[in-house]
Amino acid sequence: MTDLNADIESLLTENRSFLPPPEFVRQANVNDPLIYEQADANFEEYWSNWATQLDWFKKWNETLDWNPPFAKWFINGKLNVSYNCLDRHLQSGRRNKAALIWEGEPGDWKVYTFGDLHREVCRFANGLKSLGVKKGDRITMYMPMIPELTIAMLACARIGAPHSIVFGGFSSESLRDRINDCGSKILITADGGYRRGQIIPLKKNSDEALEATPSIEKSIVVKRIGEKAKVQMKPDRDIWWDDLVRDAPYTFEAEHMDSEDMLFVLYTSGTTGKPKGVVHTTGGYLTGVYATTKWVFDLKDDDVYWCTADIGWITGHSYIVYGPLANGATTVMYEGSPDFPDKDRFWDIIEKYRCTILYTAPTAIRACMRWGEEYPAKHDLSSLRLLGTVGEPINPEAWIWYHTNIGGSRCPIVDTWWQTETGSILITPLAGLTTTIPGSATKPFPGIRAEVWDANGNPVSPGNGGYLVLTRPWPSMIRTIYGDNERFKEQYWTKYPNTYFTGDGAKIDENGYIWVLGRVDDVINVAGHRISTMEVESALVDHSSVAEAASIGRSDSLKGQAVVSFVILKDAISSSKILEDELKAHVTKKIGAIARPDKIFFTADLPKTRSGKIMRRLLRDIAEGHVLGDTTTLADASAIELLKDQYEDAE
Ligand code: 7RM
Repeated sequence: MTDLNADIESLLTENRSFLPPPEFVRQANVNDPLIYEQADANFEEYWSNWATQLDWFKKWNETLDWNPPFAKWFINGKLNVSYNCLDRHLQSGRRNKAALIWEGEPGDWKVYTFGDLHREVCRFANGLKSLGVKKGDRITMYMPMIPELTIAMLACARIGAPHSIVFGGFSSESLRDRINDCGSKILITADGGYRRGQIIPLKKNSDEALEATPSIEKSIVVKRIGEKAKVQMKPDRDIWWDDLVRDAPYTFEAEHMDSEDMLFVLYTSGTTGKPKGVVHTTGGYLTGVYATTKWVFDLKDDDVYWCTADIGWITGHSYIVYGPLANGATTVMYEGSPDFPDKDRFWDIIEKYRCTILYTAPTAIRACMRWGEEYPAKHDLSSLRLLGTVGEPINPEAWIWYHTNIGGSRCPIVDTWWQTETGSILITPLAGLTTTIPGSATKPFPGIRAEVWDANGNPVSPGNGGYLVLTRPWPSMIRTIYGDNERFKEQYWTKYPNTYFTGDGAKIDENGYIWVLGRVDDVINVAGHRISTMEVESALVDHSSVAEAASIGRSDSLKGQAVVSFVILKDAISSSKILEDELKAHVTKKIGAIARPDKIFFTADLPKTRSGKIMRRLLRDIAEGHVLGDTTTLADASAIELLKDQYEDAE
């Protein structure tokens, strides 16, 4: 926590504020300030009012069963997520409304109406059923950002088979471990995907992973690339998507799922080397994403809503697929990167589809800032009416740039804080109500209680830093870590009794606004993606030349944080540029390119406490060029100064 107070100083100087534009307030889905008190006074009734807006086969008889840390919401209620995202909109006149607008990286595109999406989801659900998939079976997806991914998710939800989506940038080993952790029966992948004009070899990685995944029976392969991908199909195991659905019926009755049945598991990095499978269930999760999408993004029937995340992360699950579709909205999905074929791709897509809402990450905004305002200036962005950010703290300069150059100084910005574990947005402005200050996620969403506590569990006074905690259950909260209730308790619920610990540091200001400062645990946030220091370290020590390794997140003006690793080599090995590159490649192979260290520094010693714990905060001070923090607990205080000098000489 020592670093936090330095960060706070700079944030406290921010004094620009932005009132909700009156013309926005007039039309906003929520513009009555009393909503906060009403929701807080009776939060169970408030959430059950939201749940009532969904379609249930059978209504619940009890709103909440809270047996900390285990929560159940909408007890004995029966519903289906796919039905709520599709069927009910067919009945309400949206059959021919665009549900999914998909833009491929090479510029190919496709629009699915709710009717189309319903038909394709039913066909694929029938295909899965023909392979023996039934309620409760787990299905892993390792796919590019193509419509089949959305279709597969909704088909799984329709059958009641929980999905586990693994981001396409992860390595075959990461994929293998995630398949084995939840024992998936089916893998859905593609012959490849496009990224900056290159082909991502998803099928090849899948083949490697499937060499050691005993639970997998079949692998379904989407033909995205064709000839050029040169994939090999394994006859007894691999099936082309098109072959599977060719003769499949157009309808499939949605399974009646219990509110607490698992909808999906999504792996995320924690403080140990092994990623945890965050479990989300049906009724609570859908209620959370439905409510927040409607209010935070002020979603209306004629909006064209675009979230630029990858569906491999929670943001894509909640705010490309489930939240928007549960609302009957038009959602945009883009396969590629923001700078391909040129640095105006985002702005071209907004102009092309006349997007009204854009939800993206600070890291993307900072990249665009660097490329220059001439790129957005080339395009008509006048369709936009609301902007959002997520994934990491946004620096005020990036906020102002976004507001001016993308929002034409007219669009409110919602800086939304949440996590894989929270399922939906928990801290955010409401654009029709909240005065925003660049850099602050402002206030808890109605019905949510978020506080900043000191180490003893007392709320900090305004202006001070502490730990961000959630003191009341909410519908879309994590239910457990897949197969590991103990780890679930230990990770989130032991720091303070009956209170969810987020792992983030934050500050509260005089207005009660929350300023999230970033992780206080061993999690690094690279371009909005979570990586644990331990994961990177295990990958490094897995290399035959490495004796010991420590990794930290160094602040980076583009990515938020970048990985820097300190490595002790085995006795007979000497350091070299070649070895440095080899180690970086090794981490990429073990985890994926997102975990690749920006810098590897070879050292003879690491700063440790007398009990042998590596003091990563001192390594961070070194990598960031700060004065060393408190070194009194070090076993050998002299070595650290030497390490600092050596590091600075090498820079
Ligand atoms: C949605 C998502 C969660 C971590 C979280 C924070 C950081 C996310 C913000 C933010 C400051 C924000 N899920 N974070 N949003 N920090 N302001 N608006 O990102 O599970 O992948 O990451 O991301 O540290 O704990 S996540």
